[in-house]
Amino acid sequence: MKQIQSLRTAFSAIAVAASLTLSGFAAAQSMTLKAADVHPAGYPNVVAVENMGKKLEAATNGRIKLQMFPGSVLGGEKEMIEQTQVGAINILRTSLGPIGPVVPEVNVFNMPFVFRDEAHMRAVIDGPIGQEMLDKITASPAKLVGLGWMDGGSRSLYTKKPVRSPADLKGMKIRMMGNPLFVDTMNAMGGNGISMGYGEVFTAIQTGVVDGAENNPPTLYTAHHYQAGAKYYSQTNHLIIPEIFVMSKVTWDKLSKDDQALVKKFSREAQMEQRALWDKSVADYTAKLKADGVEFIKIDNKPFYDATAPVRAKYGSQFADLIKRIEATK
Ligand code: BDP
Repeated sequence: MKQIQSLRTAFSAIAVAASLTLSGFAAAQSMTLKAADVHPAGYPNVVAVENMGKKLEAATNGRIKLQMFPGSVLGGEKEMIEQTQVGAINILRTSLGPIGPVVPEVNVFNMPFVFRDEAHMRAVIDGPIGQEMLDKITASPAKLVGLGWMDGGSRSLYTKKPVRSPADLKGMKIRMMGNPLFVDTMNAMGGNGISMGYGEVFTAIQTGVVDGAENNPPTLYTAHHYQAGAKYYSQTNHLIIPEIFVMSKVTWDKLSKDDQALVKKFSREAQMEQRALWDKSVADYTAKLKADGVEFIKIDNKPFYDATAPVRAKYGSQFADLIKRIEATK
């Protein structure tokens, strides 16, 4: 009897030791993080995430690596969000637009003219509200961990015919990102909002399925949409949507606390690094677009601001306190 007991004790000691070793091993496990983006190699957002991967690799002596899949090779943004939720993609850089249907709280940043200008947007994402919003994503049932923000500049309209006022948009079909808020925004601005994946926009413009779309200059240039015929770029600046990079919760839970801390630290650095790259790319791509014959049209965007008041009322009522804090951010 005594012998059996001591055997049992010995076995359980071995089992404990084995599980300790296993968990110790798991905590320090090697992994290659699969990162994805719709934008091509060299785009500021892609470069900032790649550099974050290099820092992770150096800090863990090669235990954690990152492999970037740029240029939509893993699918459109909606599909990539789904893949990130299940852990097939580990890190995704995406517009906040299509995150809205998954985490409705983020829609406050997706509203037209919610930020005064880009500097205001940056002050908000860098400060406590930005952190709270990342935490809301992490705490939501979406299985995503909010890592950091990126600058997506201002989105303006590009169309086949010049647009200077809401009346000019009448009867025009304009592609918007997949989120009902954006379709409402375009309808309020005077056009017909059509929700469509980014990868379909070029052909849709070319074949007349839509009359135009809206985006920032780096995207307009790298996606070549102006070459499909939409070469009038009207400075409506109606959406200043921050971009985000998230980690799959499935992946996050596999990281040790130390590795999680490293990811957080390098995420904040990526947020700041992207910004410098972004400013340069907006200047470069604006010059290239002009050289390629895109006409930048300066307009008074107050009529568009006024026209979208019902959209802010509809989507913003549930965020009234937060909107006051955003407005109060200097
Ligand atoms: C770009 C964003 C990208 C979106 C794209 C779009 O960087 O994440 O997928 O707009 O319009 O500005 O879908």
